[in-house]
Amino acid sequence: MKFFHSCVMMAALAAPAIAHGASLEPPADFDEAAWQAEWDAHDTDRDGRLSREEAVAGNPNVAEIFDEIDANGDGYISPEEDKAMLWRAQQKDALR
Ligand SMILES: [Ca+2]
Ligand SMILES: [Ca+2]
Repeated sequence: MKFFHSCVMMAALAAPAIAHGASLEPPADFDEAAWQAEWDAHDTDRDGRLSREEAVAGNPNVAEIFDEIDANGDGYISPEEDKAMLWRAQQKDALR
């Protein structure tokens, strides 16, 4: 059973890197209001999704990882994709 348990743990740790677009639980300290404010600031045409132009205008570094954030490859970052990226990043930080 101990072996099984450690395998599950390994899978859980590896999942954020390989499970693209999987729904993740928000971190306990996730600030929805702060996220929403930032999202609204970036979603300048208010269509509820971030185009590549909007995302890069908000943060030039996004240009390099846009395709990674856009998990379903439709060319836009949805709120879910944005949060999933944030949560993955926070989980990576938590593992340090
Ligand atoms: Ca938009
Ligand atoms: Ca997308």
